[in-house]
Amino acid sequence: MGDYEPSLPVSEKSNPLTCDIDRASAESIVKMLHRCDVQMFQEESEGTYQRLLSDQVVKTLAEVAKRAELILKDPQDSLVVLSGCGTSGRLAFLIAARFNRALRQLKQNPVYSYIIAGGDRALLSSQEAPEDDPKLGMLSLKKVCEGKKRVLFVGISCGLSAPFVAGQLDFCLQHPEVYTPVLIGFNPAHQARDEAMPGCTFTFHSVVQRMQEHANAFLINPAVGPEAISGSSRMKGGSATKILLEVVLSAAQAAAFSRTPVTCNGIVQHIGAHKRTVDVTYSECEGIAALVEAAGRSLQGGGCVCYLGWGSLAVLSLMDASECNPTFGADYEDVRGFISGGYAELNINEGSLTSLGPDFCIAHEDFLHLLLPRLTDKDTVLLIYTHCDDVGDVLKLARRVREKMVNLHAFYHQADGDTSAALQQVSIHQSLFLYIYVSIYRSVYVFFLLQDDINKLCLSTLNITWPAAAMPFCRQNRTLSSVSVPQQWELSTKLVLNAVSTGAHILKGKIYQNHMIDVQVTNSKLYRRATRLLQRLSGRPGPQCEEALLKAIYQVEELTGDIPSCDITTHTHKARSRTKVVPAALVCLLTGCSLVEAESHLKQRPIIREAVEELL
Ligand code: S6P
Repeated sequence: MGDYEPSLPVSEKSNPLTCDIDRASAESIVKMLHRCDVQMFQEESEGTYQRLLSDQVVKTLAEVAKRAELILKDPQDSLVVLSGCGTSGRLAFLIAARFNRALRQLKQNPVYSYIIAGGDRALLSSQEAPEDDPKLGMLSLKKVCEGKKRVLFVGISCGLSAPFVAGQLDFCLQHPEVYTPVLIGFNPAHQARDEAMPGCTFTFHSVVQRMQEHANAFLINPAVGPEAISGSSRMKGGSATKILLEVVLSAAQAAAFSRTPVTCNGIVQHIGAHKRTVDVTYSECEGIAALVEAAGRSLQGGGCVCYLGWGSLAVLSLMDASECNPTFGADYEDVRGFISGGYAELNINEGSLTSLGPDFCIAHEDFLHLLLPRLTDKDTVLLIYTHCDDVGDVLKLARRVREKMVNLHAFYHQADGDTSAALQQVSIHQSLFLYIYVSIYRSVYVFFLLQDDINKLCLSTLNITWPAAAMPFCRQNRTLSSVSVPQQWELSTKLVLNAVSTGAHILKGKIYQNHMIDVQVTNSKLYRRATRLLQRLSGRPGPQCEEALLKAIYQVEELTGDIPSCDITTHTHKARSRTKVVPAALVCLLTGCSLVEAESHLKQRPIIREAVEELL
């Protein structure tokens, strides 16, 4: 892979495993995604980049876990801050929330904070522009850490590229008496972005170099292979981020509160458990493919896909839905997520965001009032839950949906039913044992009855069954275990939802080979990616492609005086209000037609793959 597309960093390369994904059936799409995800756990071979399980990566993870352990043991005036842009920031939120919850259960004060570029609205919608602002990153870090004497800062940028995170890391390096910086990303250090940033003397690359020279800074940057859809770091990049953060923070918590010292072996085992989660999930290939097909049919027919989730799985569904706009140029109504309990359950820094408009109405009640009355059989609704959630509530909602439309599906996680195996693992007083046994038996029985009713209401049901050992105690396992059940459910849910939304957009014709052509050009990373894509597909030189892109952004046939001299920030700002700029630029480059003609061609052929193929 090192020599493949050598000018590109791993996170931007196209994956040879998926070069025909745009022509694949739903089932083949899921199989390709499986093969791509398995690449996350590939071992390092000679001459290649370090991987998740490479000695150096594991050693660094252990060292960072020990730093976190110190803070957990003595949290006074200390903080662990997780920060990133887009998906990376959303995962920072998810993990900080979960580990704070675990601390509260142990009667400890929370020590985790999250920062996402663009603030909390970016958790639920596409806010790509703040990613380009290093000063904003630095200021938001300063604000969160006011008055703190010791901060473990974890900046996440899958592509080692986000200026927002670079600004924060630079600030940490300037204040080593307070900050210990950690960087998580998935490119080798030399591939970090080396492009000037507004108002800065440093680049991401130079910050990485300074970190490498610093004894008190940590770089965790295994390669996980190119994304299935080129550059879509929400997929493997997001999954690997989740795995790494969980591995480090679980090890730190176990060391601080369960007298289980951090070891490299423990870390390797925990990563291995995540690999098994990936395998168990994709063993349900057929069930996942059925969901991809249903969602694909809905999008193709102009319908929408709604995720109705419970607990942290609902948070993953909100994330997946929010990513469809920047990734596929989708409308916010195309794929939407809703969470039981709404903002009270989400518990974000800024509280309820419903005042921002209907796209920020995320409770199941909002779904019932705002969306359900408009839904028809061409839309898809997916229920997402586990047997630990209120399954009675799931059934109630399923019935309400079925009164309106038939295209209802369920995706749930459960134990394999062997409750006695689980109980044998617990050594407690016999009467208590019996009491627990009876309650578990009863709740499992009730679950099966309700589940059966839900299944009857659904067109398809994807049920992922996990080893029973820990399952009936899932509430307790929400605290800390090196490989906790919620971690497995969450990763598994992320993979399935990524497959559903990606697969559905592929079936809709949004992808060409394994590239997203209709990419929103809303920040500098996406601007560069768009220009590269035009070069690749048109075979024209870079400057000509950039010119075509600018004409499409500004909707002009000729670039007048000041446009070419404006900076990228101005271009990406302008592009925010425009759609289909890259397809239009491509049509112009391929045919030599005017922009007006290109736009009318695209109107007649809304499936971008077909429009492009016709011209190629
Ligand atoms: C990618 C997603 C983006 C990225 C964001 C941060 O699929 O749509 O929002 O998460 O651009 O990228 P990075 O490389 O800094 O983590």
